[in-house]
Amino acid sequence: DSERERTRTGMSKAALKQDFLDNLFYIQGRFLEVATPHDLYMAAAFTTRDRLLERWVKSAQLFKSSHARTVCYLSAEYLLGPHLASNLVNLGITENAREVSEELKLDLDSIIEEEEEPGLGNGGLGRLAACFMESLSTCEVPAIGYGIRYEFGIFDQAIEDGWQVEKTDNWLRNGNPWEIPRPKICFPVGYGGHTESYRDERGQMRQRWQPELEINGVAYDTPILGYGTENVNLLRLWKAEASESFDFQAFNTGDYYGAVYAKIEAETISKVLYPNDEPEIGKELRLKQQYFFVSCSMQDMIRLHQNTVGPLESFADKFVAQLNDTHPALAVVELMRLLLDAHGMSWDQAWGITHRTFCYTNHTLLPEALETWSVNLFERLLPRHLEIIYEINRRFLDEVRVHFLGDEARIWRMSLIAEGDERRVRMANLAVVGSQAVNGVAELHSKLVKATLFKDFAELWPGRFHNVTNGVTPRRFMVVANPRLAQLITKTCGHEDWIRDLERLRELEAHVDEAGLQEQWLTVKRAAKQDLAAWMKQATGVQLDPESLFDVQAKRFHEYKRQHLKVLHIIRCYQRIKQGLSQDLVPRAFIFGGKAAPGYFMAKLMIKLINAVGAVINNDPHVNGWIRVAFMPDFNVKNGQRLYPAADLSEQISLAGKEASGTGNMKFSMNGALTIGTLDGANVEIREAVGEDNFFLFGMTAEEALQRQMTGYRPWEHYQSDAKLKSDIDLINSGLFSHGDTQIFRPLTDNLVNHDPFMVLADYRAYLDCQKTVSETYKDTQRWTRMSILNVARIGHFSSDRAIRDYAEHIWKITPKPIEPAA
Ligand code: 26Q
Repeated sequence: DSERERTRTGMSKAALKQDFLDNLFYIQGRFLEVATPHDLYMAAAFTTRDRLLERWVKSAQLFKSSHARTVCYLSAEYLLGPHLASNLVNLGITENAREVSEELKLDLDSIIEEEEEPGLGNGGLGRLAACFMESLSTCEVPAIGYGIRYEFGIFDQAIEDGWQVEKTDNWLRNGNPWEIPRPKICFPVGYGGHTESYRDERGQMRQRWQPELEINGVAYDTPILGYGTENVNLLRLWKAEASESFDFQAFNTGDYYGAVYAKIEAETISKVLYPNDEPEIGKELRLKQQYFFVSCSMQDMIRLHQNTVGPLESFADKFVAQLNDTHPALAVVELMRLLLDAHGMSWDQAWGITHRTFCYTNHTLLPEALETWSVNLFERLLPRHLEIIYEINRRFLDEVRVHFLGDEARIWRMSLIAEGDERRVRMANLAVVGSQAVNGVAELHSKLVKATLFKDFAELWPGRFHNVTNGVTPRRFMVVANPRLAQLITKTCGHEDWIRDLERLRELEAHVDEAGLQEQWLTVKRAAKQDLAAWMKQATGVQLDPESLFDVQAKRFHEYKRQHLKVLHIIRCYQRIKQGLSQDLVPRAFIFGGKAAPGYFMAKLMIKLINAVGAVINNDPHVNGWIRVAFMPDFNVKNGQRLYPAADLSEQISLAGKEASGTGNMKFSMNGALTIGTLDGANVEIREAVGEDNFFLFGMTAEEALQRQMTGYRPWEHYQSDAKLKSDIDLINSGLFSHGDTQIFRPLTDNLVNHDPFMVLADYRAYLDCQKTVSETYKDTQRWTRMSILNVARIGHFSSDRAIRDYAEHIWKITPKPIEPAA
């Protein structure tokens, strides 16, 4: 039996091989000879999982017995990416797994390729949650991630005739070996109904909620490994199910159809991720989702506390709950409700605990992206919560009144309820009032949060506002995505410690002028570009030249991110080559990736425009030796991992003041791409870190942009006065890129010329000039390579480990809890 155990937990090649073959046989029911690629993947996944379960149990035991303070990360999204490769790295068994595969005549990379990623997020915010979970484990901070187990994650993007087409993401189709269902960890969640007053046993008047409908949330657990540590944290995602009592009720009344229908209704709640990264008004199901997962999570935390520490008075000492944007802000109200109504606390006691428990991260300043919910909808769906919100608001506004002595305008602005034709609950205000700490995600963003969005609140509670600059995990975005670069760094520095102490990349600086390193650096980059070119060829038919400059913009499609500015640059290059003015250009491959929200017309039109321009350029022999345009379909974590290592130039060109942080900017830079960017989000800090000589800066500052907006911005003046700009826009409308259709791109060009809310035309000239500098620099290979090495050497600050340590120290007040490795 101990033999058996070692097979399931041992890291030796022999143990791995035996367990792999066992899992292939006992779980997949296959011999090696007849196994499909999916069978092989499942066997590899279970072999890996066997090894992490032991660690997980140990962590859970220690955290439980020691009453360890725990971070609960509340996020509606987790964009995890494939598990297998990352877990192999974090277990330290990639090499052994590779050798075992070879002995079995299997290819580890194609086994890894088989995995369908859990795309339970839209973009930056969801991926940040995933990086944070990995870094929480790596930094040995006890943590639980709470979220929703969407049956359908972010849609798969196909490109048909140049347009984005959405395909459903049925990621659970072939089973998910990384999750463990916990059918007994199950909580009721109510909706609708009414509230009533009653007298409790002490004669006190209290409120209670009689929901009209109750469904269940069932826990599905995924262990999250850290790197170089035995600590394993838990990602607990909730699936919605019909409650049995509801079923029985329907059966008893003979309503079989009704019972089945109720089941479907209930399961709808966790069925699908909303594919927008902005709220839409009136989406009732979205509010149901948010309440669903925070209710389950708060009930779970209370249960955990009562099972370990005991009395709820100390709840806020045991737990700190981080709100990933306002999507889980209802947790504040739900915890109040549970403490008041289910646990009989007084308001002051409940509020003291609640307010100490929560912290809130803001991810946007864009007014259209701030969540509000109609009071009417609230009243219908969550009547008790609305009462509690009113009471929080009443007490809060009294505090405001005293502090600002009846400044009525301020009270209107700060109220949790926006008054108007339709009264609405302001989730951001609720999150600020309900939290002990509020943070932005980059220095500039946090400053703007205090100076604009939450100015009134910062004046009332100056100590509540913080900055924690985002970070990304170097395990996934360097070691997994770019093993050649990781090896070169390890060889150059003489150790692997940089992987968990990313500041140590600085040791590369001592070698930056060594011809040997520069040459190998180039070789690594070229190999990655060849890999990407091969992938692109088979995925899209577009041939890219690995010798050309790979100029990449990969991120969600949004007007504020200004993919259309990039398109104007491409058209300018095209026209220059056509005019025989190619001498100051370098051959470039323009590569895009990103999804548009299905209902965001303008963003989808930008995708079509890119593909239309690409089709003409790629087929024009006069120019296609100089420039190519490629659109990577279905940009997700897996495809991102192909893109970052191959990029020479990273496009971070949002209008200053609009991108809260950006995290793609960090991933590119870690892989040796140079950035062309505005002073927006974390670009500002990246530029400071890598040095201004190693960063291509252009465009207005946030302040200048604001100034120009206020003094009246007239984009058509740019259009009229800049002949090149005019000819680029006119070329789009000429029908050249649209088989003679002169109207199709009008919504885009008209908007640019007449409104241009993100000031594309104002930054056009500066952008083109800056791209000229990029081309000149690229021609000097040695100089470029030096800059690339320096970017990597100085990017250590942007590890999500650093971000987590910042949160731990300044926001959460929590210290690491290492698990002792077995002797
Ligand atoms: C809200 C209500 C209803 C439906 C959808 C939503 C919703 C969903 C997703 C709103 C926003 C999002 C995602 C936002 C997001 O990804 N923001 C990005 O967060 C990153 C991590 O902090 C930053 O780096 C980016 O700058 C920011 O845009």
